[in-house]
Amino acid sequence: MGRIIIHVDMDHFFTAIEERERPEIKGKPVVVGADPKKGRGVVSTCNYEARKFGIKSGMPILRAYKLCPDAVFLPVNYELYKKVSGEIMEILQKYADKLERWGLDEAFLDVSSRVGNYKGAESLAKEVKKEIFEKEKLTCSIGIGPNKLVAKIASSLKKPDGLTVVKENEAKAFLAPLSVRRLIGVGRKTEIKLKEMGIKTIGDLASYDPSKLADIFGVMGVKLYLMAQGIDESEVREREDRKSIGRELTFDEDTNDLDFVIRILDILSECVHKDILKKDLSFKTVTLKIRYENFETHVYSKTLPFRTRQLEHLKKTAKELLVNHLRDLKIRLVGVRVSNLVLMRGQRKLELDV
Ligand code: TTP
Ligand code: MG
Repeated sequence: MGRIIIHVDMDHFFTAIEERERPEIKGKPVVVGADPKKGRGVVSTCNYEARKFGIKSGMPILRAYKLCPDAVFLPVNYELYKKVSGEIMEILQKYADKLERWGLDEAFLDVSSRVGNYKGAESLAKEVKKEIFEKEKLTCSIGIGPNKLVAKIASSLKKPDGLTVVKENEAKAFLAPLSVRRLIGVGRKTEIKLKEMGIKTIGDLASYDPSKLADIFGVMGVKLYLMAQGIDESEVREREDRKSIGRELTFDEDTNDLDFVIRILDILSECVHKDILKKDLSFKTVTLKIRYENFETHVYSKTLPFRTRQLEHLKKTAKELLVNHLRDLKIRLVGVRVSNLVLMRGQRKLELDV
């Protein structure tokens, strides 16, 4: 049997939390975002009552105010939402073989090894909803499918408090009537281009000549064609909680011996690399820290175009950053740090070899 993936998306997340914290505003249109009195900034989100007035995420706050001056306008309490998000992710973690957080209020769960079939996945999803509601007094919408693409679209179809199951053999027909805009990577420009080619729905895309799509959109064209067939092999990727791993060293004496500094940097890179392997991580970003004799401190970063865990990539990038930015002062401290980390467990071997 193939995989079974669940996508969870909390309903009107920021405003739902605000309603929970202030029962007196429940039932009224609620908007979280910038202060309309200040006149600038945008809507972060709004509840479903406010959406009836045409208010949407990302809209200028003044426009929202004009659409519904009587709505309750609240500032963004990011710390609170982050805390609640952490609690929800902890609940979800228990139900998943692998959990991929997606922003504050969404997550993918790979449940393939825990449930035998879609019926089992549906019961699991109901348990998830029940536990989140009991513990957090919040609702979510859930999509279940053979991959992330289908699960994510499924979760968005019945909101709020929805549950949509799409089995592998139903995926193509499920996607067919929906707008191409729902596919990841199809923004307004691609949508217009596809429309000019007579492609409006995912079904139109699925029956289009794939070689023509490849000619026009390149690699993306092939991807679009596959997605339209309901095919998406991307894995549920667990992200490391730790944001970065690094080491630094202050010299006994300030130095301008570049060879010596590079040797130390290599040793620091080796220590960081050992940590990466121990924790089974890969990285994309390397940051060099350098402090001069006058205590002036600089950090320089480079993000690689690929994910890696190879020592050579780390050493080379750190060295490059040092040489490119070095100033004519003695050095007091150097440090190297990697970030953009991803847990490699369960990821395909291929990726380890880049
Ligand atoms: P979404 O899941 O897109 O929206 P939502 O949870 O508010 O509503 P829905 O029921 O349709 O899922 O985004 C999650 C949170 O991210 C949202 O509550 C606020 C924040 N957000 C912004 O701050 N700006 C934005 O433009 C969007 C789209 C979301
Ligand atoms: Mg949401």
